[in-house]
Amino acid sequence: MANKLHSGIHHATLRSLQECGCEITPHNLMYPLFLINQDDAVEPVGSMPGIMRMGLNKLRAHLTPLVAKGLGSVLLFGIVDSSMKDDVATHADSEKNPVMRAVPQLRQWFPDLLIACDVCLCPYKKDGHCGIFGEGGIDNKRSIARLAEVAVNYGRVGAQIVAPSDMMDNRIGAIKQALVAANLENRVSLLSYAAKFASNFYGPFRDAAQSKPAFGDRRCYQLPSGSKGLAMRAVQRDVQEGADMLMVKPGMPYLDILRATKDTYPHYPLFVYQVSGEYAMLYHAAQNGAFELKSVLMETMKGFRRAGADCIITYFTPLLLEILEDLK
Ligand code: PB1
Repeated sequence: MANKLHSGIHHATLRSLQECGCEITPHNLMYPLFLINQDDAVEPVGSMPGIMRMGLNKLRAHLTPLVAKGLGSVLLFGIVDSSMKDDVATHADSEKNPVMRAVPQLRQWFPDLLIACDVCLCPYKKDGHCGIFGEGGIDNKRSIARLAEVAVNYGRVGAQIVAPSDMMDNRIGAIKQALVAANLENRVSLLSYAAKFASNFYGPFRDAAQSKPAFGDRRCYQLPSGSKGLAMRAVQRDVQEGADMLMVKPGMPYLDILRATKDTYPHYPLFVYQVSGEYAMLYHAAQNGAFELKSVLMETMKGFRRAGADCIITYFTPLLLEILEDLK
C-alpha cells in the first residue's frame, strides 16, 4: 500500500532519513565579513542588525570562537573611505586595502580556515560601479584586466579562493589565465558568481559596503531577474573559461536556477549566496513575530541544499554554528 506515508515519518530518525542530502554541517557554510582599516573598530551595519564592519583585531576576536565551533570558510569584503576611491579602483589591491592586510594575518591566526576574497571594483571606485568606464560605457577589456590584477594580488598575499562578483564578460577566463601566469593556479580556486542577478535584495549590502552606484544601476552587467536561458549561458561560459566552482546569487528567489545549475554541472561545487536583503527579511520578520528565526533558518538552509547547493554563503553563519552545536 504505497499510499500510506505516515509510516515513514513517525520517528525522528525516520524523518532524518527522509531528508538525506539536506544535511547542514559547518563546511556547508561560508561566512561573509566586512573589513575596515581601523584595526580596533567595530561599526554596526544599520541595515543588517547583528552584522558589523570590523577592523582586523576585532575580526580575530570575533572569529576565534566561531572557528572553535567548526567555521570552515569566510568571504572577505573590503570597505575603504571615500577618499581612497577613484576611477580605476587603485586601492582594491594596494597595501592600504583592508583585505590585502587581513589575509596574511588570518592565514597565520587560523591555519585551517579557508579564506575567500570577493573580487570587485565597486567598493573602491568613486562611481560605485563594478567595471571601469571608457568611451560610451563600461570598458570590458580594461575592467577584466584590472579584476585579474586584483585577483592575482589577493592570491599572492594568501587568498585560497578568489570570487569575482563583478559580472563583467570573460572575467573568469582573464582571471584564470592571470592566476596561471602568476604560478598561483594550484593554490587559488576560482569561485565564479556565475548566475548573479540584478536583484532588489542587495540594498542592505550596499549600505554596509558603501558601494551603491553613484549613477544608473547594474542592469547592464548583472542578469535580468526573470532570465533563465541567459543565466544558464553565463554558467556555461564560466565553466568553459575555467571556473573551479560556481555560484547562484541571490538564493531563495532563484532556487530553480540553483537546481538547473546543479543538474547541468553536477561535478562542480555549487555555492548559493543568501544575500543581505534575504538576511534582513528573515531577521525583521522574526523580530516582528512572524516566525521563530532558528527553525525558519534551518528550513531555508535545507531548501538551498535540496535545490543543489553544496555551500551556502550566509550572514547567519554564527547563529547556524550555534544551532549545530546545540544539536550535538
Ligand atoms: O549580500 C549581498 O547583498 C551581496 C551583494 C553583492 C556582494 N557580492 C554585490 C551586489 C551588488 O551590490 O550589486 C556586490 C557587487 N560587487
